[in-house]
Amino acid sequence: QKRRFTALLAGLVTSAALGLAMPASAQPYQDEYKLSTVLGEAFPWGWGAKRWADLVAEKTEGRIKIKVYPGTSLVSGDQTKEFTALRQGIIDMAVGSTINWSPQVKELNLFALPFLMPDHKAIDALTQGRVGRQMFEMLAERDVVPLAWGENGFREVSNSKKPIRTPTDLTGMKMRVVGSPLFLATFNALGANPTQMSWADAQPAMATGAVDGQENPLAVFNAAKLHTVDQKHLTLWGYVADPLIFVVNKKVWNSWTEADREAVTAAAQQAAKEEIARARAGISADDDKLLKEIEANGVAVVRLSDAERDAFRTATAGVYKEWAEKVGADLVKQAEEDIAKR
Ligand code: X2X
Repeated sequence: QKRRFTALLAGLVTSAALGLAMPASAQPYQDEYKLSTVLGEAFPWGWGAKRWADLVAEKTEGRIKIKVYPGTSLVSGDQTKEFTALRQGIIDMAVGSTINWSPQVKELNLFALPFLMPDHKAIDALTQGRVGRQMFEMLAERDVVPLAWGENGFREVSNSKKPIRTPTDLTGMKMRVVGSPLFLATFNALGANPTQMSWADAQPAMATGAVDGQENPLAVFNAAKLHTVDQKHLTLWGYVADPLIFVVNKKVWNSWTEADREAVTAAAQQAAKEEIARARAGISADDDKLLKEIEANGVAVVRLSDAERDAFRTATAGVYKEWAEKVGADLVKQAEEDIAKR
């Protein structure tokens, strides 16, 4: 009896010693990891987050379980605080928009320079090239591990008042904008009356008429049913697009085995690729299913001629110039070169 007790004690002491000897980096896995997004599963963005979570569960055989928190609920809906919470470890993972993180990472404002990117190929030239790599390096210096680029999309402008064809049509219009002060600058330059608010606040503001209009990708416009909050006029001007970034908090990342990190990376890349395809579906000349749906809901869609689009570009050229300095002249120059070569 006594012997057995001694053996048991020895065993306990040994395992305690082993426990102490574990390297600091080998933290135990959490039962569940919290993944933040703004939009839910009805949107390409939220769908992509869920897809990532599902693929991770599958590829790690359940070792890593992820729960998606849409509506940036982990930061009470304040999407401009998402990146800070991610750095602090309040959020473990995210699929986040460059707009929402740009208050903390000023280089991400690149994608919001008005009329920098003329088409999807231009977005790819940036995210899949040296500009995207540099941005990932910058993010890696800020306690996060970026794994893949996704897409929210080209942000088209809508309102409840009238068709927008020229900058003058925006005069005095109350516009909801999000995130970085660059959006305020752009809409001020166009003569509008912009106000910054979260996505959660934006929809009631449209419903009550507190604001006249907003800007968001067509997939968001449609899935959020913005025609039901009085958005009757929609202008396709493609002035900016926001990519999404699939990211993991660095401490969390360091707690995983090499094999699991590879699985999480592969899952992010696959989910991001599929998510981008969804974000781009139904809004092009050869596949305009989504646009047709929006029009069938009674929304009047304005398609601009090149000359009409140029008028908006000219009106915002000063903002572009001023913000190119803030983003970093070298980065903007590389972006312009890579877009020209696309
Ligand atoms: O708030 C928005 O407009 C949204 C959903 O597009 C973003 O989070 C950038």
